[in-house]
Amino acid sequence: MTDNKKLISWVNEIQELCQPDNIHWCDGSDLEYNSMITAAVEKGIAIPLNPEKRPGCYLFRSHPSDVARVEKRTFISSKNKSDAGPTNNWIDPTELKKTMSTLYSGCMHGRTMYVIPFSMGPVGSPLSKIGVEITDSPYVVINMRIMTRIGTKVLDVLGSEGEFVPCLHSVGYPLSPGQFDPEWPCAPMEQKYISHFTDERLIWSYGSGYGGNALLGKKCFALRIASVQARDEGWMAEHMLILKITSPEGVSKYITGAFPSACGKTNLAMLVPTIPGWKVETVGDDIAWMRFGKDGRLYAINPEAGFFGVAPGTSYQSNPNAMACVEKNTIFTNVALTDDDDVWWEGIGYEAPDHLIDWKGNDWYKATSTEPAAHPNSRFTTPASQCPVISPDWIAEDGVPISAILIGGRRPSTIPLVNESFSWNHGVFLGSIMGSEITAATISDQIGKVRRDPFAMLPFMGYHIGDYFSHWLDIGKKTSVDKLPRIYNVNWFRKNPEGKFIWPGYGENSRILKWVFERIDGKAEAIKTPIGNLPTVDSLDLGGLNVSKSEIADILSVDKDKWIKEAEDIGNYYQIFEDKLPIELANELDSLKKRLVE
Ligand code: SAT
Ligand code: MN
Repeated sequence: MTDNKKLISWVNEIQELCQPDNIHWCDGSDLEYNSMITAAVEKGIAIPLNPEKRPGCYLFRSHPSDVARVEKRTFISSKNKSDAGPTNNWIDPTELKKTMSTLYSGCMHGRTMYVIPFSMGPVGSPLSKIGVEITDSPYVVINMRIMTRIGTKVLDVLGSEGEFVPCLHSVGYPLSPGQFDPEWPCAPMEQKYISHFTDERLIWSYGSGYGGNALLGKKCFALRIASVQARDEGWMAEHMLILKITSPEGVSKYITGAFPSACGKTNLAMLVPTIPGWKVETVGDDIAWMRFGKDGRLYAINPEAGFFGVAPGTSYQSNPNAMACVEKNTIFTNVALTDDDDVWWEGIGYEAPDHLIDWKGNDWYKATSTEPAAHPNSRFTTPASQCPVISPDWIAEDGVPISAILIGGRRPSTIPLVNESFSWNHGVFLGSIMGSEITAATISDQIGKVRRDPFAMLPFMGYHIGDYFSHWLDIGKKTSVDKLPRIYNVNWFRKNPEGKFIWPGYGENSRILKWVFERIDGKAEAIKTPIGNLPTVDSLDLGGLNVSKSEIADILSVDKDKWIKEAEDIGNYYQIFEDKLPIELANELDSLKKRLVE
């Protein structure tokens, strides 16, 4: 199996602590995957879907209390509280380990403990990193096999001395002999902990079996722990999609994009261009690890091997490529089940049948049911290799060279459709102020206020976000300006006074990608404004687009009054960083204010 002493002694230690009935070292084989699926079906925790319509697909249903990441139970447990910063929950590591050790003690009674060696990034690539997840959840094993590369081949690369990030997970539901095991065991909210011991690169997760709480390679390792590693080692771990765009002349460029959850990263990564001759291919849809190559440019890899996408809203209209991915070999969680054993969700692009089984396992009738049939955070877990537009470069060992970085949130007003930063530092400034406006759906006395989510990393930062800004600024000093990607602020979510989205989004976003592509080549026109370089209306390819020129002009203009207010709001927001706010960002804000009144 392995002669890695650190790994063997950690597994022994956890076995003693958690006291499972059995241990299973995952080899990552098809045989193993199939037998775990068979066992899950026999136990009644996985429902096989119609083999003619969805071959190799299964439906799982979580406990209704365990349906998403829980930010209030997520902790950055650095030695010093100040290292976690003002945006993270912090508990002293000694105290947290004590609390959690008590919970872990005997927590795997009646269960099998699985040891999953996994690689984030292609196995053996110099840009990849290894983790080992210990879990008592078969669901986690099944999903980790799709989302990462797992098994013996990873142990081979790890060797006897290799480094790995230990990731401990338990659903937190020990079984006494004869005790009934529910479909989706998990612990009550106050016992859930998603903890990151950042100084020692260690993850301890307890009590939840869902998504980012339990599939520890994803947000916990590839973003929170990796962001700390990246800071110390001079690279970047970012919440970004990676796409390849090719012009009609056959020239390709790679672009990353940071957008908060539920802003369409997966859709953008798999976009079908509406402008003739252009092609977009997918490299990744959620996470990018970027390092400098020998030529001084930033190269990105997608550390994941699958997509863990939100099902509702995904349709053959909004994202035909994602729909093609999920036709086979896909795990669905918390979607609705049709009478012929297919899946259905809100926004799938066709009417619900008269009868469904909803995500809670209850009958659902189109005529009378008022609740959604699929949970709003229901998911598909699907292999990236199944994506019809996956770029062959998605497994390139050295990554792909990045020409541009897009950043964007949901801003119904103020932020234009696309805005090119003046410089790297100005781009970092724009990233630091990213955010989404609070709408009527949330807290009513804050409507219109902006909730800032710098670089879409707020829930995924492993350290002080002020230090993270400094890290971005440092990256910009490591190479020459012409080699750095250019940074663009985009906003697909501008609304007209009637509250309707002005920009149609989806495939039409290819028009913005084209402008970015041509800017990099010095071919597209822009006007210098106080906030950045904006496209002239004529520099955008708008042929065949059903939006009036005046509306386009509107979302490409700078409303100085709104921006003066925005600058004030940024100033207030910056105060939370205290002495960790880099002087460069304070200067950028000052310059913006000056330009606005010039
Ligand atoms: O559940 S995950 O953290 O993996 C997905 C998300 O919230 O973006
Ligand atoms: Mn994400």
